[in-house]
Amino acid sequence: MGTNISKFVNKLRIKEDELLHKEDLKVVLLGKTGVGKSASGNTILGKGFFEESLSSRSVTSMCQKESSKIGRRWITVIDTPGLFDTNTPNKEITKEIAKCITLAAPGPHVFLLVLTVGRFTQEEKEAVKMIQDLFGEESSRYTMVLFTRGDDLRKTNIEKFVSSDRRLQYIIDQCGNRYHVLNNRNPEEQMQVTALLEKIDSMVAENGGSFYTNEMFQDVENSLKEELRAKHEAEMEKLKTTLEKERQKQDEERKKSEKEFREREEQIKEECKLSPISSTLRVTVGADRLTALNRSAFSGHISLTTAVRHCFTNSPSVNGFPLLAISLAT
Ligand SMILES: Nc1nc2c(ncn2[C@@H]2O[C@H](COP(=O)(O)OP(=O)(O)OP(=O)(O)O)[C@@H](O)[C@H]2O)c(=O)[nH]1
Ligand SMILES: [Mg+2]
Repeated sequence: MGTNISKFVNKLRIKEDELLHKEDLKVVLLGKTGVGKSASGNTILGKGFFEESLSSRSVTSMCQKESSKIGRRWITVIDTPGLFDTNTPNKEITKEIAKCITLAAPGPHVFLLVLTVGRFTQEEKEAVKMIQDLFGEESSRYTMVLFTRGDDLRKTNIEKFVSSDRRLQYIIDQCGNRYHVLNNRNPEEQMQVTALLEKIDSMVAENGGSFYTNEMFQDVENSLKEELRAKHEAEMEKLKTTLEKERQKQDEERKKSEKEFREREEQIKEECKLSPISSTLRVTVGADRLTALNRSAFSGHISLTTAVRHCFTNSPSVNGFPLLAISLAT
């Protein structure tokens, strides 16, 4: 009976401990697919919570939150899907990654930007940029680079590896020069996790114990929306200017051809005046002239009303030239 009560009290204490310290430290893992985010989450929490795989396809497709008591406090890790999965567009993946903010409410203390000890390619660079864009400039205060595959370092060390690549150094600089390396092949080596947590703690202390908040995320979302709106407006303005220019060009072309028709009309009137025939004038014109005259007579653009009453097409031809009969007003 006594042992049952003490077991129950013990359980209650554990529950109380869990509830009191659940908020101790919240970590979000971010990065390209296959870099070892899930494996790192398992190493940090000391348990195989997250599915990890060698497969080229993305394994983690949704955010997952797990907690473990390490030493005297609770650590919560939020694993996220990896960018550049060949089967899912990055836009969809970033949408899912963004959910980590809600899962980490009131907010994560640290974003671990996961990279491997290996070649730093253009894709890696773009993945980092996408994450930075998603969480905004403010997030750099809460970000640390976490290298995996520490076992690949062999005779070199992480400092030498980092200093060998200027692009890597640049990214680490953007994260307040914070980085750490894990060997997930050796998760039993607790010292590597202790050292990581110490680095995170000093960053949290530098930030006055604060975390990345939902408001900061909303600010990034709003400024992105504003940027998109401004871009859309600029595009519409450009389109309007192009259409206006096109309209002006057509207007000028129309005026020019009207002028040409009017001049032609005047010329014909002059020709008619010079002719000795009083009521009917027979002229032989080329096919181009005929077309022009017919068009002018029927289109209504040019008025021949006082001088020319009718313009007949299909006139007989003389020596291969079509005959145009014009009846003059009397
Ligand atoms: N040798 C070695 N392999 C590692 C290390 N970390 C991760 N891996 C291996 O890398 C592969 C991918 O690891 P995951 O943790 O599944 O990678 P992920 O970033 O979660 O991948 P997604 O969920 O697809 O985004 C697995 O086979 C891991 O065992 C490490 O430190 N050393
Ligand atoms: Mg994963």
